[in-house]
Amino acid sequence: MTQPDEMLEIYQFEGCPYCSKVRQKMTELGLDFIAKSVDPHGDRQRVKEVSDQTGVPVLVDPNTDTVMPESDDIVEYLEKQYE
Ligand SMILES: N[C@@H](CCC(=O)N[C@@H](CS)C(=O)NCC(=O)O)C(=O)O
Repeated sequence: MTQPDEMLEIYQFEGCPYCSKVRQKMTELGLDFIAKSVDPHGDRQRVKEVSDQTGVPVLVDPNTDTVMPESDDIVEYLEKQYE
């Protein structure tokens, strides 16, 4: 796997099954990524600023200027872009 120029970021937390699904897909594809840890009980200001909504996971792919919530959409995007 040739890594993309800029590292992907994922806003997530341990114990979030949707985040786990995305982390698993990134690992399966051999992608390096930065895990931005979100406090599950804290405010979601940073997530809101980045993605204009509060749910996680959120993928940030600076290589394509993509900011994407929704785990199924993220998995589909990763497969199309990096498989
Ligand atoms: N349909 C979403 C569900 C994501 C979801 O429910 N995430 C939870 C954490 S496990 C969350 O962030 N809930 C707070 C919120 O949606 O504001 C997905 O598949 O990504």
